[in-house]
Amino acid sequence: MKKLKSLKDIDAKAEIAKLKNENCAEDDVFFQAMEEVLLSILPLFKSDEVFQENRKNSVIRRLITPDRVIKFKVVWIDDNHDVQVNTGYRVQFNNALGPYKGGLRFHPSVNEGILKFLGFEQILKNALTGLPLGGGKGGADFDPKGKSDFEIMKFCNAFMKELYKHIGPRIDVPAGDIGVGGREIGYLFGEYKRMTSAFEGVLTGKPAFFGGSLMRPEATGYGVVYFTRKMLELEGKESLEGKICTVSGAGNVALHAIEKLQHLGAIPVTCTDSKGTIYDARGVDLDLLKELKLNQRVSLETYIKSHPEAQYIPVSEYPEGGHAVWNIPCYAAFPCATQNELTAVDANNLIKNGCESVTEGANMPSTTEAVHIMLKSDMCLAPAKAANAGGVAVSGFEMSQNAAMIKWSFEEVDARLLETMNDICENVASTAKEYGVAGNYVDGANIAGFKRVADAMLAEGV
Ligand code: NDP
Ligand code: 2IT
Repeated sequence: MKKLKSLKDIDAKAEIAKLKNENCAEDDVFFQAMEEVLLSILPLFKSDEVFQENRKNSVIRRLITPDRVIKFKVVWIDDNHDVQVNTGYRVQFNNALGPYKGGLRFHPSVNEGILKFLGFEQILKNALTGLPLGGGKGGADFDPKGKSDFEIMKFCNAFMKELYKHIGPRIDVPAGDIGVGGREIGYLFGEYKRMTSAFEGVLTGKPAFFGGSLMRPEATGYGVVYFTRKMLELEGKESLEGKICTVSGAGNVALHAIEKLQHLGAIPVTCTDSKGTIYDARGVDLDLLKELKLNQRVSLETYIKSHPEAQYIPVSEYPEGGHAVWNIPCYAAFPCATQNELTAVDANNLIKNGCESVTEGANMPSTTEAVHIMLKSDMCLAPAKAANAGGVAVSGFEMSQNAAMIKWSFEEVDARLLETMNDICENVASTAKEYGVAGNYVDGANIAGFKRVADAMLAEGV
């Protein structure tokens, strides 16, 4: 029996080291995501047989290398008739389980490294849903902030003029992510249709009146809360009812996590955007938030005009190395904005203030150090690839509805989402137990997701 003690026992370690030297800082987040997974899956290789089979088939090396990275120029004309140039990407990472599937991110920080990290996480997340979905991610370094509707449409049209060559309902099905919601998906879908004449389920997150699934906008945030409720139950902790919760972000995921927390009788008291944090001790005013963020698209600072008793903390006043939102006492915390937004300082503050549970709504919101600190504590930690899988699960349901030319009711989608999140949570918890790391949902999710993809890769040959 061969016992593996560290990453160096896996052949891919050398490959990762080589990649690390050859690449630039852009890839840091990709390596962060990859190393966490490779360390987590060590217990899987406890038997020589499994280890040898994986090594012979280079499963890990094949898994960490995207099938292809498509990079393209996006040229469009702004409202001043000036020509603008951006870079677009689609990382088609792995299609062992189904068509490449994953969102598009429009944000000035987007680069190949960020999309490889997101695409890699997406492979395992999609595997956890139990649906036939592969993993991919895409986007552009385009900044939607301050752009007119017309400019957003021009950009989406130009982006799709290249992307349409690479996608299809059985090939690759993009959706939304940061900076891409129903409006953008609508414009992208329209352009795809004009280029191909095909009205088909090539994108998910479409508005519900032309092919979108009911509940797709709510799915990620609701799923995050369903997962947390199940995890707290399995771990014998108190329910969310009546509990103070902190949430970061003020976009699609955060707003719907806040909404579902309120449905369950919890009291979410915070939200954040890239400029600052709102702390409203009586509970955040969700209708106002939706108006400010979904309709007016303005900064959170505006919130205190209607609620002067709430507190606005600008980024310049955040604690050193940390974020104001994670220094507010809570029972459960929900990072729902972006990657690495919860640091070691934040993790220590949460623990010090008695936080019992952290659920990652955003993709990889916790730094590696923060994850280690939280795993060593008594709190529950729900990793993104399990906890935020509700979004892509309902995207999978949208693909099914499109393929069958049918439409499910809100209640039907919600019931399926709830069942999916409960199943993922139970699978992750039981996998962790089976591999000797009971209560460690990070390892449980990585092992369960990896196993499903690796089995498919082995069965499909080379
Ligand atoms: P949105 O664009 O709707 O909202 C993003 C929110 O996060 C905004 O409040 C934004 O503030 C804030 N934010 C973005 N970047 C930063 C940053 N660098 N620093 C501080 N705040 C930032 O995106 P989503 O809600 O869709 O996505 C949020 C997270 O959830 C991402 O990690 C995404 O990958 C993940 N996710 C999304 C899913 C979905 O279905 N949409 C599914 C699963 C995961 P501002 O407006 O000021 O930029
Ligand atoms: O990170 C994610 O899971 C998403 N942005 C949603 C992906 C999808 O295809 O619905």
